[in-house]
Amino acid sequence: MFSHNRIVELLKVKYPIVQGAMAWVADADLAAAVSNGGGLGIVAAGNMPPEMLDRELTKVRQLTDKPFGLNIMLLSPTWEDAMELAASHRVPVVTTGAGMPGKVIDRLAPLGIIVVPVIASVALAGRVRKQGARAVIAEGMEAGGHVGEITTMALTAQVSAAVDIPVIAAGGVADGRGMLAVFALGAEGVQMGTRFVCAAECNAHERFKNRIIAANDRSTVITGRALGHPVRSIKNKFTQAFQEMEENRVEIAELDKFGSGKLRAAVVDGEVDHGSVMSGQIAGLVKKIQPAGEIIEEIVGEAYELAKTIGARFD
Ligand code: TUI
Repeated sequence: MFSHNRIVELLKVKYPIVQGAMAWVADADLAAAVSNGGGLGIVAAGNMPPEMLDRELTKVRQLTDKPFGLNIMLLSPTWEDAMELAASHRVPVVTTGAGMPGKVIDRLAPLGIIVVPVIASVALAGRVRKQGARAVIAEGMEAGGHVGEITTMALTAQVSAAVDIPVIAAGGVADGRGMLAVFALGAEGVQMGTRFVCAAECNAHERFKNRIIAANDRSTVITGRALGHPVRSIKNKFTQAFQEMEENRVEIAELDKFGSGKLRAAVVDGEVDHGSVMSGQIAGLVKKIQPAGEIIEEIVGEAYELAKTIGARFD
């Protein structure tokens, strides 16, 4: 299986399934469970203090002997600390999000670290390819958290046509059908966040997981456009208040202050009414808590069987 897949070859994984890097959610326990299940687990640096990230990176190596990744969120004031920790821990793979990864590639690629930026446009895919990215994660606006404006369907097809490095699609994928769909568009891997929030090994608060399990196709909303950082999350009292503030043209500094700490409150403290429950639009497909390894096997099995069924429909 996957013997002609460049993502499997590049990342040295069994399956081309990458776990999305979700701040406060994607810790060493989740990353190790995904890597042990044959995918690529990712620790999200987010806004984590460097000492804490240092401990998570030590821990993930204790929990798995398989490849794993670190995600550097470029909007974070501590992104350079995260980059230095990636270097000192010799993390096998680094993904970047929410910004331009040029400095990260320049610093880490010479050390043999594979840098895979998240991009939300064809132009950025071309630019990071020239800068030395080994693959790209094309993330559509169906994704949870900070999003661009192009859908996974349109972005994956156009990015795959535009660059010669392998493409991992993200946003709106939570099962084997989604995996097969993005492979049809030219992707050789998938990244999934929302489905892995509901992994048994994920330490997100039970109430956070339950909001995803209870969600349907229309449960999420984008807020933060006024801030220039649109974020998709599950509708609740927090998103309602935020939307009202945006409609009333409340000052950016005040909006920023209102949003600050709300993701941590939801994930860690279970503040699912007054916190930010970031989730993708595909939450409606996520119906239960399962071990990460089981999620991966299920998705690969579904995609493989479905590929054969669809092939037969063309006979
Ligand atoms: O980064 C993400 N998703 C995130 S980061 C995050 S933490 C956060 N909290 C509050 C406000 C903002 C962020 C939650 N979810 N996904 C990767 C991603 N990167 N999506 C889109 C992009 C992106 C967008 C523009 C990457 C590069 C880019 O470059 C253009 C530019 O103008 O910088």
